[in-house]
Amino acid sequence: MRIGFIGLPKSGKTTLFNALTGSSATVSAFATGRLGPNLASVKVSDERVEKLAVIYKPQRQVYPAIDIVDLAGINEGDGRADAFSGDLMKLARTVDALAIVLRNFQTEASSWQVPLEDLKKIEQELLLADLIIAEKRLEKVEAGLKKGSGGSGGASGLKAEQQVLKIVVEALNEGRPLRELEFDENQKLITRCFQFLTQKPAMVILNSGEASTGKNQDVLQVVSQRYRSVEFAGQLEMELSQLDIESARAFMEDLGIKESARDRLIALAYEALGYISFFTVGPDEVRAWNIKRGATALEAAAAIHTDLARGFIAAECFNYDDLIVAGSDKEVRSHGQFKLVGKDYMVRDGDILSIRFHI
Ligand SMILES: Nc1nc2c(ncn2[C@@H]2O[C@H](COP(=O)(O)OP(=O)(O)OP(=O)(O)O)[C@@H](O)[C@H]2O)c(=O)[nH]1
Ligand SMILES: [Mg+2]
Repeated sequence: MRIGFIGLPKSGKTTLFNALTGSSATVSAFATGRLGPNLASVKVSDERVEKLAVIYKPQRQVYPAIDIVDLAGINEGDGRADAFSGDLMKLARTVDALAIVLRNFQTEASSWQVPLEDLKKIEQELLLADLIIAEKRLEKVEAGLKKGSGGSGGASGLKAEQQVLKIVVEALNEGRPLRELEFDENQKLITRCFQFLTQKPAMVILNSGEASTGKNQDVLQVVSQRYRSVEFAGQLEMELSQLDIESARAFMEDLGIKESARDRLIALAYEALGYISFFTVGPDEVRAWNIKRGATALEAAAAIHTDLARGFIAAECFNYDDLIVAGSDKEVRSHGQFKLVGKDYMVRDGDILSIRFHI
């Protein structure tokens, strides 16, 4: 899973990136901000893995990771100037979700602090970036249809693409992000190729100054009408992340911070993306995996390895909560909570799976 931080210049993206990943990328009050993207991977800790490790005593515990990309600031008008075709926007198109960072603090270098206006500007730029791509493609498709050249999908393929692109262009022109539209499976397949920014799940991080953190309910309320959101005191979180674990814990207690920014962002990302966790257990490793809510046993198998999906026979399945209550998988079996499920079984959060397969 990859999350891209996007926001206006100097909104504190790199500060937050450092806070969340424990990195020390350059933060600056004055530079143009076009330093290139920072990339880091953070481990998604899950206390269930630790509890499972107590039971199975594996050689190692493995956690999923989230990649975080700190994209450079979008400048207003970038869309128009076609700056979105640059490498950074290409990178933005590859992320699974966007985290929109809003500046809600003042510094000596700048007193600007209008988070809701900034949000509008960012939304505008994202809409525009998608519109440019959709319109360009629509023109080509229509030219192709006129010439009668069907391309690889034949004329019917082009017609289907034309129909989707028309819907897309109309929505974007009305200021509607594509994530609000309902596409059927075929249309989804077509839109997926374009990696539209406004079709990605998005969340908002309100990056507040230390003094005002916790007092921005009005802003958060407006934001939460359209996005899952969280408030961070970015600067403070960055300083905390640079302390050793013990001192950080003591500081957090003093400040009344219960959960680290990293844990809160991960929880938010899971919600925004609709992810759940399942586990595999054994003497080698206890491991947590992510899949989309609603995914099947077959998709879970594919997340582990394509071979498991290819040769899928069945999955042995029981749930973490039952295991913790029962104490061992033997007890789980004797309670009748151990199931053999087929490929269409819908995996639940906390399921412990073992895939039977044959190639
Ligand atoms: N007071 C305060 N200052 C912050 C906070 N977050 C960032 N800053 C300051 O704001 C300035 C810009 O922060 P960066 O993290 O570099 O912002 P950015 O969005 O990465 O900027 P570009 O990459 O240049 O677009 C720096 O001087 C930071 O120290 C915050 O939460 N509170
Ligand atoms: Mg930066």
